[in-house]
Amino acid sequence: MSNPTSPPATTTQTGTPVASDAHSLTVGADGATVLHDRYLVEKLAQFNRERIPERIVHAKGGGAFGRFEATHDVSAYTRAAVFQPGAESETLLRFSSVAGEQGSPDTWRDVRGYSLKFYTTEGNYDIVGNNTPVFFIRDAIKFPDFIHSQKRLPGSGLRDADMQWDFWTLSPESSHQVTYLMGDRGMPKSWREMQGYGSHTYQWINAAGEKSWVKYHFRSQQGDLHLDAATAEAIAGADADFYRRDLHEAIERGEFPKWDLFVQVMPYEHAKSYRFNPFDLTKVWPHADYPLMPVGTLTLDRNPQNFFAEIEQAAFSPANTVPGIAISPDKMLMARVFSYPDAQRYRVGTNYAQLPVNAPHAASVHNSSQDGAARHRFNAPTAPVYAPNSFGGPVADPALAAEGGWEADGALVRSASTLRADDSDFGQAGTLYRDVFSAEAKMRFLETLSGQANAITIDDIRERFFQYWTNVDAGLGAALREAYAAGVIADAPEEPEAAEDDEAA
Ligand code: HDE
Repeated sequence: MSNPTSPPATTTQTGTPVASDAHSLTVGADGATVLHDRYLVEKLAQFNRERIPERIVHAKGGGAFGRFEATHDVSAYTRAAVFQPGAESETLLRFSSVAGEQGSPDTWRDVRGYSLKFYTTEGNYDIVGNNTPVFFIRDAIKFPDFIHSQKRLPGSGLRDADMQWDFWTLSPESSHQVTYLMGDRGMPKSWREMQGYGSHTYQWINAAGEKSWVKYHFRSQQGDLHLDAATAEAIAGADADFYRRDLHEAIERGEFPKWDLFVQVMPYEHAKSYRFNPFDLTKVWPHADYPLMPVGTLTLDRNPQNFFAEIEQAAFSPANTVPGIAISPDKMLMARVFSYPDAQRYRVGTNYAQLPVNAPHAASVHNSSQDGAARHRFNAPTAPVYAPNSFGGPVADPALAAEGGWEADGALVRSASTLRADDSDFGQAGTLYRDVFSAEAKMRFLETLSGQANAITIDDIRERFFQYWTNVDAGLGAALREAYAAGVIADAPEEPEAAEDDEAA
């Protein structure tokens, strides 16, 4: 912190010098405080309004600014300026936990958020993902219920294993993500040492208008490391802000964390006949079918100057796409396009996109939006705000927008997606456990799940818990059941050691 020798004089919010930093205006030194002490009233009122609603999910987090450099040529697949070879864009990356509140310990077991904003020359592009490539559910209509089951009981205000496992075991599509969560990915060593994923399938459009489907993978140059449960628990008690501090201090030391971005590219036509639904967010695409292609490197090299202004008020959204990039027909993703700007209008305010952290830095804004609370940017006074107009107002250009899309037809229904040959709720979870987790990772996983079995208090839910894991892998289910009956922590069944990777199919 700086210590200037001649500090400026204190003023009110409107710039008038004030008489005291320490004494309210009173009737005599020992008398009543008067209401017309405008600075006292302003100071207390302003203080009462310092907090905005925390994010309903991903409330606890931290982040830093940096840059993304496109190092490889993927122009055959996308025309987006940000991914053209040699392009460099300013970025903001926010990491977070999902279920805990603002003050919750960083090292509680959870999925971690990985929200990236690219300030591109074609507008801001956001990839709002996690440190896992899949998610718990595949239809957004279940999201508030899922989150309620992970948060706190309405009566006691406590988190509760019974309701978590009740929801998961009644939602078998969750098994792949729950396998990640209960494995090492649920306990990263730091935000710097974890992977990031766009998770959903997105669409890329090239200069000729040809479309492909893509999945984003950010691989940490620091490694993909985890904490063991005992260490994480000790840290949770000793330093609730462990990850936030680690990131801040590393950047202050000049140790800039880096991630290499890769994409899996699926030709547009393959999606129609692929062996499982490629838009299902509970599944990964096997690397054998769609290998990772390098795109560029992300470096974080600048801490925020003000945590509230630049991180708390940061608004990320899957709706923020740029020309050459679009969403896909993933039911979760389509709903997220509505949900994030809605959350931000409520949480930050109507004009949240005008805040410096959310406004474009390398592009400009032209449209007929006006007014609303806390508006501070406006069009030239001579420009009427409607379209079309004959006074030189902005005109939409579809060629510049390069919007994506897909063919769709059918009656309005409420239904699960059409099942394909290899669509299953438990298949990829079983592969992740059997073929991707190392022998040691399996041991830690079983230990965590044994602890969960003991935390469940309702027999019916515990029985469903054993059945759920039996569906993932019969040996796993049997080991958990046996260990619970014997009152011990389960041992991993003998398995050959496998290299750890995120590929399961
Ligand atoms: Fe989010 N999510 N989410 N989510 N999410 C929010 O947005 C939501 C989902 C993710 O650093 C909220 O501005 C719905 C998947 C991250 O600021 C909210 C659905 C993935 C962050 C919201 C999902 C995520 C959020 C809370 C089901 C990973 C932190 C306030 C369709 C692929 C963003 C806000 C940040 C935040 C809704 C599912 C990741 C409420 C409805 C899938 C990293 O709008």
